[in-house]
Amino acid sequence: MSDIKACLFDLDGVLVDTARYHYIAWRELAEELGFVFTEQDNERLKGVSRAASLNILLEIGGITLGEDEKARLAEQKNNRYVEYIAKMDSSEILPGALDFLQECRTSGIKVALGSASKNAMTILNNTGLTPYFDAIIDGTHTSAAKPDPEVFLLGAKALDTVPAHCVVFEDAAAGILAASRAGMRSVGIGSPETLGEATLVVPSLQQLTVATLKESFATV
Ligand code: B16
Ligand code: MG
Repeated sequence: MSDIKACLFDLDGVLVDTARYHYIAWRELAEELGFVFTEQDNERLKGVSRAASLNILLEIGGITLGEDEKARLAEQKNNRYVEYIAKMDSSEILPGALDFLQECRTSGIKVALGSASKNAMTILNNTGLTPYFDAIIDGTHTSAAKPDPEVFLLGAKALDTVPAHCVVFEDAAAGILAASRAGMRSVGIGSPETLGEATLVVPSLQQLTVATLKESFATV
């Protein structure tokens, strides 16, 4: 049992629902390439980096392309995605997220972002979430994608905290694995079917307070 001194939050799927904007932008690209990309297919892209997402999309469409063409398509998708997130505001913060972040601050728990997205700053600024963070680690700071633990280890370091005192909040299985490889406990946001490896799974942050988190983790 270790004290909780820091909480590290994934962004997409934990604090905001940007997955639908990623989906629309990837679906438009698939349409242009001549195949259908379903919402079920999109589940495979959650928490996955932009380049790896494009590889999965092309595999679904049965398309092989060179690196230059892939870079062009990834940029095209990102330009569309950026148009959508430019219009985001605080109404798109997921239920319970703001209360939980506020509670962390009042409880003296440090807060970091640990996201794969290179667009995290735009999203945090547009939704007004930036002031809640003591450290922000996103896709512009990392060289290895989740399930590599790099993003969370950098977060712990930026907060001057050791992994045993950190808790990661994640909606993707790759993120839960990254947390355990970093030596951190984790809260899966979503369903136990996909996030069963997490220390605790809740449907959303609405079901959690700092007190119940500490209680659940008292023996782990
Ligand atoms: P970008 P997270 C991830 O964010 C998304 O879940 C994933 O779908 C996306 O491909 C990835 O960021 C990269 O995003 O294209 O904006 O750099 O869940 O790690 O906060
Ligand atoms: Mg996520």
